[in-house]
Amino acid sequence: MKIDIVSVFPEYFDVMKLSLLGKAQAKGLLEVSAHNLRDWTHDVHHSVDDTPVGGGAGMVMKPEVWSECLDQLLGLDTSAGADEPSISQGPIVIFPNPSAPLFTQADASELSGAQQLIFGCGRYEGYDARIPDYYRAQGVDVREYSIGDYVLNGGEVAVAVMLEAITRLLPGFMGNPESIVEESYTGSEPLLEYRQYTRPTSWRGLDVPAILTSGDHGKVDRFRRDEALERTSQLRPDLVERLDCSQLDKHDRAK
Ligand code: 6GU
Repeated sequence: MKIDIVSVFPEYFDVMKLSLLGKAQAKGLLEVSAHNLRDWTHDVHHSVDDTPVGGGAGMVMKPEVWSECLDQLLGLDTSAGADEPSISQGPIVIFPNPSAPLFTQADASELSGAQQLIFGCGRYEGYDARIPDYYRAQGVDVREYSIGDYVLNGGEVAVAVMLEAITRLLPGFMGNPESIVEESYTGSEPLLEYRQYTRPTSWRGLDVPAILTSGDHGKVDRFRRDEALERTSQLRPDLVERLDCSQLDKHDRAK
């Protein structure tokens, strides 16, 4: 998977060389390039923003700078002599935006199948709304996502979050692929995960639930499933509402 990130703070993404993401790059599973949006400016001040049309506080990122950048990264070179602009590899462009639909595990899972992702980090009060409109009209798959109901200063942190959620699903990324099968939000049932314990089974007066040391795998599975349902309905009733009831077994439905 090829990943391009455009930001006025590309150094923010230096951390992508660390940890599992760094290892995945060393293994050749993915290639991350962070670009400075100001490289596509032509004025002495390298300005990327302007005041909002219609008035209001803050600054809005200019469409021309983004289009020069995205045309190049998408291979949509419109300059003289460029023939057959091609987007055949199907890169997906993603703009973090606090006023967009929530980014979910299902989105991470879908995007982990893409060959190329281009993330455009907005700063300040956002970016000119015509930028995603224009590229959609060109046939580009453009997504806008929020990562939660709170406000960040810019898209960089949101991109780091989405990138980690997506890339850990790449085949060969995780040492133990099973660890991504059982965890919260995976599959058709987005339940919170059951609580986990390790040894010692008795610690500072607190005991691990006895069923987990019984050796009865059927009972252990049932216990964990009940706990997942119980915790989800208590802590995230919004997730229970989205549950597909046909996925619940007889025992679940009795609860
Ligand atoms: Cl994607 N961007 C910004 N600036 N703030 C956010 C966000 C994104 N998601 C939640 N808050």
